[in-house]
Amino acid sequence: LAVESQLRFALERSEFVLHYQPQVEFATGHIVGAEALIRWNHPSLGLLGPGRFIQVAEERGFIVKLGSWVIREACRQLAEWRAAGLPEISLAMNLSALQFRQEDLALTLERALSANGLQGHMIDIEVTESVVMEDAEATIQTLDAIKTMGLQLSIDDFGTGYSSLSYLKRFKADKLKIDRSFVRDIPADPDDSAIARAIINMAKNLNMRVVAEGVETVEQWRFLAAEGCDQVQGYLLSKPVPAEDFVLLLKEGH
Ligand code: G
Ligand code: G
Ligand code: NA
Ligand code: MN
Repeated sequence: LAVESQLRFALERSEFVLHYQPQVEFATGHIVGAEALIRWNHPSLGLLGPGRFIQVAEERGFIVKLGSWVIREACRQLAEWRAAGLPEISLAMNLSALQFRQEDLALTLERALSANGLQGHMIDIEVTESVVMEDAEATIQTLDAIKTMGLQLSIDDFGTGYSSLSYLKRFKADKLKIDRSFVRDIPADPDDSAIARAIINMAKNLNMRVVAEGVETVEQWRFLAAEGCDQVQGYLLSKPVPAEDFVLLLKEGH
């Protein structure tokens, strides 16, 4: 059976899992957040990354259902960690542009928050530039509703889309995430170093927090810290890991 046709059954059989990657504050070295990243525990193919099925789910009209599961599961997990008295963090989740065209995305989020006793500021919604660029009425309304509920909004993969910067003025995001393609070759590459520095300065001037993705080396860490980047995410700290391993990272304190 092709992977496409197994998607629906996979949800019923609880084959999807979320892995979590820590987000660390440069200033303190503490874990302040986690990004939830979906995986499919496939019965015969093993653990599949989102590259194998997210686009398929979007094409098959399945992404809203799958995305709603991600929202509920991420909120359930965050509430469990809070109830266990673990250090308080915010949880970031990735939403597809298609989920924003759905009129009840805000309602899905609101229900997941209240069902788990969470407040809006504890959740961080990651979207790509294409989402905030969209002019569709449903998308604009949903983005407004999300902000009204107090959720945080992050622009993911910043700098990789074909977007104009005007949306930054039109729509106030809380965070910019520097795409890892700009992080990979710093500090050796002067162009990438200049781009990373420019993104950090722009974000600060617009009162946004800035997160560097894909940080793998101590040299990258030092450069970004010196330039005033707020948070870091990357293999240097940890890969995305299952919930039970993430708990160990949280307890280590960081
Ligand atoms: O670690 P990784 O291979 O998990 O993630 C690859 C890509 O998949 C990332 O660009 C990320 O935005 C996307 N992704 C991960 N989890 C989700 C999810 O729950 N929903 C959506 N729509 N995309 C996701
Ligand atoms: O949503 P986004 O496209 O930003 O998803 C993050 C992706 O980057 C995931 O696939 C995650 O596994 C991956 N990732 C996270 N940290 C690192 C890193 O340090 N190096 C590399 N190469 N990939 C990373
Ligand atoms: Na992301
Ligand atoms: Mn990204």
